[in-house]
Amino acid sequence: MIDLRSDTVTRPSERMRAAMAAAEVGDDVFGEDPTINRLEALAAARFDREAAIWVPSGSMGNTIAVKLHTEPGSELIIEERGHILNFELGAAAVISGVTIRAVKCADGGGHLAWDDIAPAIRKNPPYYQAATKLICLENSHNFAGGSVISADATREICDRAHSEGLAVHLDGARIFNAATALNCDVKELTRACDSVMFCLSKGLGAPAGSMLVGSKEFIERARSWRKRLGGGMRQVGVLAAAGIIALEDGPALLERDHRNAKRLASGLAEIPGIAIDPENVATNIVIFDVSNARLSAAEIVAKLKEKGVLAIGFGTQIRMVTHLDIADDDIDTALSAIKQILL
Ligand code: TLP
Repeated sequence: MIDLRSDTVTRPSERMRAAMAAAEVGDDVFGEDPTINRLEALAAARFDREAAIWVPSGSMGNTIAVKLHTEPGSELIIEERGHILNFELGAAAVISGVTIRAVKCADGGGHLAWDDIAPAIRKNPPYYQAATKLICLENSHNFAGGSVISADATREICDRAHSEGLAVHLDGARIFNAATALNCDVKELTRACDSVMFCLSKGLGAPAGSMLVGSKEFIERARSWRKRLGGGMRQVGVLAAAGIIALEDGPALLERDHRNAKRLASGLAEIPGIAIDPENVATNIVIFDVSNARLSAAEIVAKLKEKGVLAIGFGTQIRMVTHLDIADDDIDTALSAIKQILL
């Protein structure tokens, strides 16, 4: 199977498996797992932050951040296709008691400018309205086709938010993809944000785990919330050992995924009935529209599966994601499968 459903599907490499088997471990709830402690120190240094904490999933990292930046009955603002709004089962409402205000971005590319955000802010609302506490950004933006927002644009939003007394959390599940596309360091890309979540388990290739980075005080409070949510995981150095390899070696490997995504998008653009602009594919996510194709997205996905290619269809769109386990040749195979289906 050529599995283009997500970059979450990668299997740990032989090197990761060996490191996992040999990992030195202890009870992380007592702070005694040397491997997780090393990973947390490495992540904090990589982002030039005081502290970092390993969490079992990106969703838990985002949930904890939302909890810490808000209070029950307040609001957060996010672009309308954001993961926190659409794919985290209302965790912001369930765990934090927060309303989510979805905002459209004027340029359509998935990234909010301050002018999109400002009208939605309720700074000192009347007593019967919820006050805005938090802005959530996403870089790269998954369901906006893996699009990226620059360090300058991020900083501008953060500076303006801070001057309004609002916090900014970055869902950086794929921040290393964004940094690769923008050719900049993750430190610069994320410096102005109050907290950052990034995933080890996506393009970087670890079998599980994400990191939340921020101030020492923020991460200490995050540790309590992680435990409260059931994320105190004992001898978790077994997973951290893979995470360290993902963090150290993974970023340099992303460029190939981006090249493959671009080539996939260019091939797709030539197939009648498929709408995609390869120019807009900046990272490893390829989302194309099939409204004008002779089959629906669901039918195309089903036929692709018969031919050994997995993708995800939603509405009139299909998403394909390149990753470590997708070889260059797999792109040609996937393109010829979709041509056979649609031509
Ligand atoms: N994304 C998954 C699905 O949930 C859609 C995927 O296949 O892309 N933030 C962003 C931007 C994400 O894309 C994801 C996962 C998460 C957070 C949540 O991470 P996990 O799956 O570790 O909870």
